[in-house]
Amino acid sequence: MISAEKIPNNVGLSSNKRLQRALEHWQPKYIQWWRDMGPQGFQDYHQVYVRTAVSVDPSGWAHFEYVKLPEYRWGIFLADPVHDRRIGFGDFFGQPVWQEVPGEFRNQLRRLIVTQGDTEPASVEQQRWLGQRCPSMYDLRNLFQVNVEEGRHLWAMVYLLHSYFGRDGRDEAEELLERQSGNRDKPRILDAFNEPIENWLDFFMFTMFTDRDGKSQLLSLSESSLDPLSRTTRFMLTEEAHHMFVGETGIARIIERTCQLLRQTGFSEEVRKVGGIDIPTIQKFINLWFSLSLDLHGNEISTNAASYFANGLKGRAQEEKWDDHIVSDKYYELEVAADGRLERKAIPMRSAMNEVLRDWYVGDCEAGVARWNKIFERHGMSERLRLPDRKFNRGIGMFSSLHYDPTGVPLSEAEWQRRKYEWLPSPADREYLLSIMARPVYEPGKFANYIAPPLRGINRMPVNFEYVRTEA
Ligand code: BYC
Repeated sequence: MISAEKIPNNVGLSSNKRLQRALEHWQPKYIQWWRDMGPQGFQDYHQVYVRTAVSVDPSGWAHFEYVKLPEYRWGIFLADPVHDRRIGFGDFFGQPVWQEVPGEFRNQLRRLIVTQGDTEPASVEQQRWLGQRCPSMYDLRNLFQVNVEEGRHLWAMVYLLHSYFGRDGRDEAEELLERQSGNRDKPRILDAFNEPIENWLDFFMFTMFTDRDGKSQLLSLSESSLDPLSRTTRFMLTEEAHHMFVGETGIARIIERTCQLLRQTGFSEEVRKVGGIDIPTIQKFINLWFSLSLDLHGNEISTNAASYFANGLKGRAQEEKWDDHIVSDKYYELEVAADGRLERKAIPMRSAMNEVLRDWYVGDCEAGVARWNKIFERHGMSERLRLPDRKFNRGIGMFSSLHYDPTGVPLSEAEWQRRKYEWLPSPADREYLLSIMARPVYEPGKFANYIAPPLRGINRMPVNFEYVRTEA
């Protein structure tokens, strides 16, 4: 029997028989999926010091406890309602928001929710072996915190499917547990979520760049006229912030350690010889995960995006910061490839909404990279990391059939094939990373040689706290 006690929530679960029945059917399948596809080797005998959301107010956030991962209390939360909330953009601007799904937008909304929902379990699947290669117990705990919260984000989308989409919503909820990251026959929907995340550089770049796409997509969905979707995604955003913290500080700690090792080796650039991660390798992983995450924003010109905007289903990030919320007669200047040349073309702004969101995303990433570069500055070093050009290594959109180097210079197919591992992780780079991560570090307070300790622990606990313990 599903109980409101086991599933912390603010959606009135105990008095909602229909939702209870749907969840009773789905939840055992979820737990089975979590055991099969969640963190491998940490399901039965380990207890993890994790934060569980038990309510949406700030005190509900401070709830830390040791739990066995399969016993985590995945909850269902909506951010507090906004009194008299009105539709903030598109053709229905100014009308009251919807508490139910309008029939004419049912398919589009379901598609958006399913696409968002699909990414959440995908990321848990991608990361399931990382516990076996962790650089410290502190990082192991952060990995599991991210994993359980992605699980909760899946619950959030399943709540919407169960509550607002009837039979087909229940079917979609089941399929979210059936597709599998990287599976040839039943892959996850979006490409970046089928890429392997086999080492911790991948993981930190993923949480920095791909979770940041999560942030931009969730910001745009939180503008939605469908109020339950808006409130769900608004609450998810608070959790997403921690995931980006894990990524940004993880890379910052690697950079810090690399600078220390460079100093120790007299700047001979032989960082690998002393077990560190060299700057060119860090740059290659930025190039990879930034370009994959740009793809997650969809095609530059998209009739889907235009219609999501017109119908008020998906807005822009921080819609209130724009002056014009109707955008019926505005144009967006897009760089397009035509006959082997680039030219600027004016595109109706509504069709360019994916690109508008990508602009916001690139700005947010640039700020993060600037913070990393401060570490080199502090060490008095002239090295700098940078984002590659937007056209580099694209798999979606009009540049996907063309090749460019990270500065945006066009390349022939042959040159790209010959030189791509100058800019992207090569099999040898991956092999090297696996070699320095082969022995996990599980001793409290100890850190792998390639990463500096964090400045402080979690929830004011010391850095050497036992964040993951085995049962007595
Ligand atoms: N890979 O008209 P277009 C997160 C397909 S991450 C493969 O541009 P649209 C998280 C597309 O499906 C945030 N296929 O599409 C982070 C369509 O195919 P069909 C996830 C792709 O709909 C870390 C066709 O191309 N949020 O939360 O405008 C950890 C036409 O494209 C891709 C959302 O997804 C791709 N990358 O744009 C955990 C938000 N891109 O159906 C979680 C909801 C496009 O014609 N989703 N295609 O065969 C959306 O807003 C939109 O679906 C997208 C795509 C922006 C993703």
